[in-house]
Amino acid sequence: MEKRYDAIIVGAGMAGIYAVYHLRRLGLSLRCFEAGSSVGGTWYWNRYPGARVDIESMEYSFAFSDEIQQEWNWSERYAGQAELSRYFEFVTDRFDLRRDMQFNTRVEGAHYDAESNDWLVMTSDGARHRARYCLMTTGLLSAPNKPDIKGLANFKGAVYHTGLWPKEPVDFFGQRVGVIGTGSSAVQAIPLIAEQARELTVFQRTPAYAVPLRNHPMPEEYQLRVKAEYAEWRRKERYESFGGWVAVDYQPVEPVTGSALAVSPAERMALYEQRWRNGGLAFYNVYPDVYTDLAANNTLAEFIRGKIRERVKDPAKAALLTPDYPILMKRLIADTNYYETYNKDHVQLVDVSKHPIECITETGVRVKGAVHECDSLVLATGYDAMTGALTRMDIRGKNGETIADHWAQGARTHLGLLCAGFPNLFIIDAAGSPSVVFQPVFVMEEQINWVGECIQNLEASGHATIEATRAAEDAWSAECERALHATLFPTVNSWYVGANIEGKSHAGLIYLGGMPEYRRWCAEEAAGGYPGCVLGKREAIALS
Ligand code: N01
Repeated sequence: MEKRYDAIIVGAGMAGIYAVYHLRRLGLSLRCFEAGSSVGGTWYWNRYPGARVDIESMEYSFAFSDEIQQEWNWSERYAGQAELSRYFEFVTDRFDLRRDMQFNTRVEGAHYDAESNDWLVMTSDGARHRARYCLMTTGLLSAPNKPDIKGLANFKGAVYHTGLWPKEPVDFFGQRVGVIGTGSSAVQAIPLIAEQARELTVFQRTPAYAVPLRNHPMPEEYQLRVKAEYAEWRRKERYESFGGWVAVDYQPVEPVTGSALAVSPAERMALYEQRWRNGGLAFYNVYPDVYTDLAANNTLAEFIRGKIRERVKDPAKAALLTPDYPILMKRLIADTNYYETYNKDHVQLVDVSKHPIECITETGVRVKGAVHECDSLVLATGYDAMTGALTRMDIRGKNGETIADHWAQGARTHLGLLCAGFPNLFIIDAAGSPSVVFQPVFVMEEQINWVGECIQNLEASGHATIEATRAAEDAWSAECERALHATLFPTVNSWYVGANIEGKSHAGLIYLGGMPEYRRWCAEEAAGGYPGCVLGKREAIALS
């Protein structure tokens, strides 16, 4: 029998948790389906060695509840995966959210039924469910990208993807391990795998920019101080920061203004050295023209390149590990002993930039005719970001069009929230949203608040449906494009611009116009009575 709810929520990561909390408070009946056996999303699946947040724990956490902020104590400056999982479990249980959640249940499809104006949601247990509203809290980096490398299926050893890591600890002790990829996941995992492996071979296509994380136990005095001042920290993070976080040297800092090229080299170096000593992602908050001007960007890139050369002893390895493209245009990585790991004799670096991996054999990875023997392989090859979680599901709108078809030439959305032809389908922290450059916690809290208000407005005004117009989608795509091309982001191949997935368009994937602008667009849309949308009347629907 089909069960009917007011809203179905897909995914119980941080956005799913907040969606259940918020929509339940609005009085909606709910069901949240989650493929994993518990909550946490990214922090549930990414159990690879070294998985850890790189925005300070005090800031990378839910802001919607001061009870949670006061009750939870973080043990490290940057929490690891296990602690983050415990945190999400704590929040879920604290508000008794599990009773609206169903685990070990993957949503395989969602079809809009134009007769009833319901979403018909099909789950992996063979059941069908109905709901008026469907929220896709499926995550921006949750559809693992398994590279199409010839022979992968023939490999006789174990193969792991960082984003689908087993629950049981993996023991690489005494093994020859190959790691493919050098993005954030690999950079976190490599130093720890190297501690166990007999031999570690890293296959690098593009070198990363990594800076020290400088993690350590949480200073108790700092935790108490932030808790006492949380309201003010959150205000600054949300409204006065560059990326949704503000701590540098344990104090909230203002965004830097002015050009990197307008100050003396000594002044610039002093700022960069301070960011370096602080650790983590503090480099995102430097002169704003590093995002838009190649010469300004190069001042920072050259500073970090110099640090890489200092950290790697072998000049040949250092040269291979030093990027030559603009910094911050691929995600900056915060590392713990990454470059130092290459100073170990049992760690080899294989450059596959000009000569790609030819194939995987039964016993290893072949590059330029030579097989690098491995007992286990780690695919740290990233995600079909922003869109993959949705395009891999069978989502069909009112005319039967799939979301994959709708997005075939680019991710068409209105404000990263709604799509034309998909009434009452809300997408969160995904295509067309600013979540890649602003704390995703804040983006999703604000998007879900917007959705809650939208649902209340629909109900109050006697409307049953809302969907974006094609014109609004065109306008948002154009705005995303304008903001993207005002930066250096399109000059570098990254998942931000879809370059890691063959044939994927960059259009509409990310919004780089900044959170204040994004907030203004969303507020105007709601205040103006949803001019970018078509609203369906309840009576009209009943008659049709
Ligand atoms: O994935 P990636 P990730 N042959 O796409 C390489 C977040 N995150 O999982 O650069 C050889 O960054 C690919 O090479 P190239 C964070 O936002 C955060 O590491 O495409 N190599 C690249 O080196 C991050 O940006 C944390 O040339 C191949 C790597 O695989 C995002 O998640 C931790 C290949 C993929 O890097 C994704 O990070 C982890 C092939 N066929 C993740 N195919 C925190 O610290 C791909 N590659 C919070």
